[in-house]
This record gives sequence, C-alpha cells and structure tokens, in this order.
Amino acid sequence: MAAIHRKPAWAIAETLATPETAFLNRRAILQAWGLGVLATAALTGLPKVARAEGDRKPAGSPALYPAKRNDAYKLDRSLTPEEINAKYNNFYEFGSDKGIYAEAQSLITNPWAIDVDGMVEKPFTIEFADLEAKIPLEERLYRHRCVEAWSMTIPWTGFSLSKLVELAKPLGSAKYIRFETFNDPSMASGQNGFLYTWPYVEGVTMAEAASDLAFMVTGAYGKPLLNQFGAPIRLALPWKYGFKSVKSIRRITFTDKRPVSFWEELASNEYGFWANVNPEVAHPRWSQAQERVLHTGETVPTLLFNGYGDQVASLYKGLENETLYR
Ligand SMILES: Nc1nc2c(c(=O)[nH]1)N[C@H]1C(S)=C(S)[C@@H](COP(=O)(O)O)O[C@H]1N2
Ligand SMILES: [Mo]
Repeated sequence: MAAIHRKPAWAIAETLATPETAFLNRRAILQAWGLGVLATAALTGLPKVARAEGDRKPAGSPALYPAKRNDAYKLDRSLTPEEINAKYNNFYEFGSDKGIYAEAQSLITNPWAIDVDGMVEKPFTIEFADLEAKIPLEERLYRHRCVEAWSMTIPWTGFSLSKLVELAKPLGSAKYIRFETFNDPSMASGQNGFLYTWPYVEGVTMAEAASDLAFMVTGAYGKPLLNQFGAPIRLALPWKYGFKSVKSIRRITFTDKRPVSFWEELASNEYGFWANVNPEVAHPRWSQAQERVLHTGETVPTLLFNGYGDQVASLYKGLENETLYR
C-alpha cells in the first residue's frame, strides 16, 4: 500500500486467458477434494515449502459449503468473478503486489488453533474446525472497498462476529477486540521483511462488533476460503476500508486499550483506527470520491459507509471529534 501499483483493467483481462482460468478451476476442485497444493504443484509447477501431505488439507470442512444464502444482504451490482478475485489480493505476508496467490499457497491452515484471551471470563483456545462446526454458516453478498480506490463484490460465507463474542464471554470492562494474524516467516516470506511490524493487527470497538454486518468469514464462492483470501478465517467489515478486514486470524483479544493496527503503526497520518469509507474525505495522497470496479474497470462514485450507512451510521453518534474516515 505504501507504493501503489494499480493494474489497468486491460491488464487484468489479459491474465484471464483460458489456460489461467482452467488452472484456477482445477486447483479449486483439487482443494475441494482435499488434495491440496501438493497435487496442484505436480500439475502446475507451483513448488513451495515441502511439508507432509496431511498438512495441506484445508482446516475447514468442505461438507459445510455452500451454506444457505441470507437474502437480507443484497447487492446493487454484479459479483466479481472468482477467477478475478482470486488473483488480485492484498496479503502482505506473501508480498506487496496483487499477484501473490501462488506465494499464498505456502500457508498451512491445518491444524489452526485460535486463541481467545484478554478480558474474558476464561481464556480458551479453539480449533478452527470446531469453531466452524459450532456456529451455523450463512452466505452473504458483500461489497469491499479498498483504501486504494478499487472495489469488488463477493459471496462470503461465515457467521456474525457477535456470535463469536457470545462464545468468548467478554467482561463488561472490555472496550475493543484486537485481531492478530499468524506470525511465521518460514511460511510467509513477506514476514521476513523489516519494513513492517508483524503480525498484522486490526481492531474494532465492542459496539462495532455487535453490528450484524461485522462478519467472520470462513468461505467464499460456496467453498472454504482459498489461502489468498485469508484462510481459514478472516473478518469482513464492509463499511470500512478493506485493510480493516484482517485475514488468517490466529488470536482474538478483548481489551480496554485501543489496538494500534498494522497500517496505523506504519503511517498513522494515512491509515487510522476507524477507517470508515467516506467519499468526501480524501486520503492524503489521493481522492476517495470514486472507485474502480475490479471486474468491469468502470469508475463509479464511492458511497458514505460504502453504502451501509443505514446499518452503521448510528455507531458513530457522539464520536464526531474522532478521525472517523481514515
Ligand atoms: N493479514 C492480512 N490481512 C489483510 C491484508 C494483509 O495484507 N494481511 N490486506 C488487507 C487489505 S488492504 C485488503 S483490501 C483486503 C484484501 O482482501 P482480498 O485479497 O480477499 O481481496 O485484505 C485485508 N486484510
Ligand atoms: Mo486494501
């Protein structure tokens, strides 16, 4: 994000030539069958860290997908095709360009334990597979607006963050939730870099976490999350800039201290805690008035709270003195 390389629409279209699309579909099928990346590597020459084949099974259960769609969450625009979405990602643990989907295949998500700690009745660790089986999954169509002024639309599968809060039993003194991504440079080459402070951290207030819109994502496009989307579990906060939607969550901490997030730590004048989408508040280096729709190349106006104001504007009453839109 420090240096922005935006691909023009024609460049994306070019990479979607038939062989590439076929490759993606084939890998999706292999993953759905639990064969994972080793099998894919044999077909495509995508070698990464050599590990036991068992490690490559996804953490989640393909049998839980596709989940029933919740029709309360509709879109006013077409879905971004999976082939485009799965090859245009921000996941700095694997590099700083958009084409890190191949590098992200070295992420090992099985086993995957999540620590829940801090201001809770009793801290605990839960296996991702147990968590996924405990809370009923649903599908929702969400918008996603990156701070870099591009946007997409995705069918996410998961459950409301509020369900997880219920499970965690936070104390009344907790004011924020802090989310932490894995930290393992042997698995994620980007974490060897010294420019960034790993692991990736993000946070929300308890009030934001109680909004039904705040979604814990375990799948996309009707199947368990692909690694590049932040497997096995990530957040989706569609009224905020995309960097708030932290991927591959390993630790969830309830706290009374406002978390300092990954991007805030790096450049607090550009990326803040609240980061609510607002077309009228420019980023210090570019306008936020419009966005480029990833799969059409169209430029469209950006909406306040990314179009979700009805559901979230009330969360910010009385906070007008805060830097809410960056
Ligand atoms: N751990 C982690 N989470 C992350 C990021 C990241 O680099 N690392 N990038 C963020 C940004 S800037 C965006 S726009 C979205 C991108 O999600 P996508 O690749 O699924 O589109 O993930 C967010 N979550
Ligand atoms: Mo982003």
